[in-house]
Amino acid sequence: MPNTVIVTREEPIAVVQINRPEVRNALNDEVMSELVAATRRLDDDEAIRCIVITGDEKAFCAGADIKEEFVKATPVSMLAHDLTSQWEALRHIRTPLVAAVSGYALGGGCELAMICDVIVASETARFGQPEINLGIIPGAGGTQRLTRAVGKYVANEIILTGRFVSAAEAKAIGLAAQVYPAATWLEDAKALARTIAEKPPVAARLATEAVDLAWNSTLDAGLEFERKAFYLLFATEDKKEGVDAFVNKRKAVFKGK
Ligand code: DAK
Repeated sequence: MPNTVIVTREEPIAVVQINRPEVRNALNDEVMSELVAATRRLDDDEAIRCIVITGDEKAFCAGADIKEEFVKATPVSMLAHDLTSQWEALRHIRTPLVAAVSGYALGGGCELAMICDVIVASETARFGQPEINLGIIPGAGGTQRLTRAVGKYVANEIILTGRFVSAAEAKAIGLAAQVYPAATWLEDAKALARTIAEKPPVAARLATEAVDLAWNSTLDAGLEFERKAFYLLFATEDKKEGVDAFVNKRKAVFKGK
């Protein structure tokens, strides 16, 4: 059976690579199931502290497989199929997810990147929500997450024209955190993941949860969560380790306890 998702463990990080290069890594049922299964397994694995999701040089992911998924689809078939639960499962992965984008990240590909906690890009990256050209609109969070990331007016311009956004522009508008050279993008993304993986994992998980709440709740609710999470972290061994390392001028070694 073809492996549409390849997992490489490089503890304390793992790389999850979409592997359908012949269709620019378009998403079908098999890819989505494998992505969910792989990230869930890694999420339960204490040795893995950051997960990189990527594609290949030409494409992170060109979105839903239009030929397999959309040609015969009807509202009833899509409702029956429950596409959303797989995307929700990815959204609830607690280990920090880094999207490493080279080439196209279009439609569901851009939406997949935006489900991650950090997006980094090769200088070759091209983001976009071109669904309008198919007579539809983004359906896996694009209208919501892109708007929260870049604001209403830029999001509408991108969604209504279906145009591609370069890596440099993605960084300028707040979609990509970093742009790396084409020759080193994946190594650079893995280096970022290793930096994140060195941090105390409980704090990292609570940090991304708190940041997500800034999108998903009121300021009061977000501040309340942040305050409780902040206090909670004072009960961890990693807080003792971090503070002790600072006081004694040594490098902290965090255990996730
Ligand atoms: N689906 C199927 N095949 C695709 C594909 C796609 N999205 N993208 C590329 N391919 C295939 C091409 O058909 C071609 O196949 P052959 O002709 O060789 O058989 C091969 O990949 C190479 O593509 P090109 O020859 O076009 O290569 P180029 O480098 O010239 O262009 C491209 C690459 C990515 C710019 C272009 O292929 C393109 O525009 N692709 C379509 C991109 C697109 O429109 N994506 C948005 C799809 S809609 C939801 C969940 C998800 C979604 C919605 C709801 N729920 C949970 C409710 C997602 C929706 C979408 O993503």
